[in-house]
Amino acid sequence: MRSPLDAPEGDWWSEEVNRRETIWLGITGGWAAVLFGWMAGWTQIGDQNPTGPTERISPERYQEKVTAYKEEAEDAEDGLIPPGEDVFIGAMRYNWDGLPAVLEAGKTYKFHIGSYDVQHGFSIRKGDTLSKQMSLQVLPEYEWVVEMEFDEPGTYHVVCNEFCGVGHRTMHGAFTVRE
Ligand SMILES: [Cu+2]
Repeated sequence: MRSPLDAPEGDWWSEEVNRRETIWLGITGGWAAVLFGWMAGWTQIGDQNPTGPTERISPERYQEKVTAYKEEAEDAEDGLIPPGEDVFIGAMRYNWDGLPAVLEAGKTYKFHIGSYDVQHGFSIRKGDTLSKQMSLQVLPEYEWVVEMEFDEPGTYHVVCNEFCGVGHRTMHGAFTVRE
């Protein structure tokens, strides 16, 4: 048997590319261009990407804002009731400052998210649902304002989805959505 390491016989390197191969190369090249354009277009068209303003802020200053919000919020039995449409959440090892909160179903809130220390993942899932969740990145030095509305009443869990240290798995918060 011939070894696959031996060169094939004849003048194989100057053979012309088969026409079918040329067609397939063209199709894959074209498709790659379509996917690339789609990727860029996806960020511009439609509502599938979380949007909202992001501002640079020092972790200390952001913590002050969260503290001021907590003082203004009404302290109910199962959490803080935001004074208006703004909800402030500060991520820290290994807790969510500002949670638990009590929100109204069907009302649009402006979630302010930021971190006091390292990068965290802000992941919301309702009750025991594991298949339906949203995840946002929380970065120190930034305050991100994302509009959110919850139509279904119930308990929503907030878990950190970005490894942030030894206590990462305990970084859990929740909010309640009421009718
Ligand atoms: Cu974490």
